[in-house]
Amino acid sequence: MTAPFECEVRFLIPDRAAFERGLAQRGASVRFRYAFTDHYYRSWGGEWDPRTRAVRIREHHQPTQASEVLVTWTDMMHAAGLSFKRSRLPEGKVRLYTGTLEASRTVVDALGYDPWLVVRKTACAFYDIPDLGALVIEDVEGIGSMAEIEVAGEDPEAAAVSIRRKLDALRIPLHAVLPEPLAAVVAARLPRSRTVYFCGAIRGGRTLQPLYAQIVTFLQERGWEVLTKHVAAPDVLAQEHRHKFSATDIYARDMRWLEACDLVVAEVSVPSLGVGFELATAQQWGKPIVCFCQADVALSALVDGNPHLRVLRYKGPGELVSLLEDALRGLDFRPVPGISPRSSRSRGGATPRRRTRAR
Ligand code: 6IA
Repeated sequence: MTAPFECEVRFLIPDRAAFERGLAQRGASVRFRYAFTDHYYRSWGGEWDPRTRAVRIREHHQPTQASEVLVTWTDMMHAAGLSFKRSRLPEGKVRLYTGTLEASRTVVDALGYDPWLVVRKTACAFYDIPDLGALVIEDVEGIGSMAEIEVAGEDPEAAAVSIRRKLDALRIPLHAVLPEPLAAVVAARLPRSRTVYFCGAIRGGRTLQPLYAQIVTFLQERGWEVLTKHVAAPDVLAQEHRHKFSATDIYARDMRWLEACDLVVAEVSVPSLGVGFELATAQQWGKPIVCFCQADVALSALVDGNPHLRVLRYKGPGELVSLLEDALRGLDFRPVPGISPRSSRSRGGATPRRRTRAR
């Protein structure tokens, strides 16, 4: 839904079936159904609040159609006793690009944005309600069923009155209204941003760079802050030349990040002195470590045979991502007897695990 300077509120629907029966009694009908996933991004420097100014890729599932890169910018308004959000942009959502999901990711990459969070909406229905107008119901993953009321907002006072009229007719009390954008609601429910130190070969060789990029994006979309995201950058070697950081500076910063991180994820298929050093240091400091290695790679025995490292073998990117998802789900942060955790931020040290082989 997009109305000029759209003004919106949302509210949770504890019992969707009962709510929809109520709509049916009012003569409401479904104009169309849809489902999509919004991939939210934020700026690198963090110079704007991603909860109010959002760049996102909308990946459509139903009906299937091209993905879109959308820009929104909203303000919180208070009028007629109601808090609600109002678009600063007359179009509401501005479409920057239409194309495949991958091409859309390239576009937001080119603009310099980082993945932030993912919002999945299923079983969405756009209702027309006689005398009241439009209403949308969506099942939001991790939150539940929600309804959204949206009206045109050239005149915010009139918009507030119009939203209140709809809420009253639907018997929704004002305290049930969530005025903020959905991204803000989802972000507020995320656990504190956890940090991950990702290791991958740089001078060791860049053949797996696209895979590193997939891992970093996956971690970011799951709410992890990736301290070493440059490892996944296609132009990291060129950046190295350009920035003229000294090796001393690089070492000092990496050690600071490694000490501060909550988790180490390493792709170890390409032999790299740097990655080996990072793993040994992380092990000494009692960090939780998960390593990924291609199934057919002859890995150094000091990694392969190390009981403190969890080495997951995979055949392709799809398997790697699902192993990573499982690993993140199963993480615990219990300290390891005999290894002293060293971190200002992590909740404990690594738990040595049995090695897991996915073949
Ligand atoms: O021996 P290698 O170069 O393959 O070691 C790779 C590992 O060392 C990675 O996991 C990185 O964490 C770390 N590393 C190597 N080079 C750098 C670096 N260069 N910056 C940060 N960490 C590095 C500067 C690039 C920057 C200007 C974008």
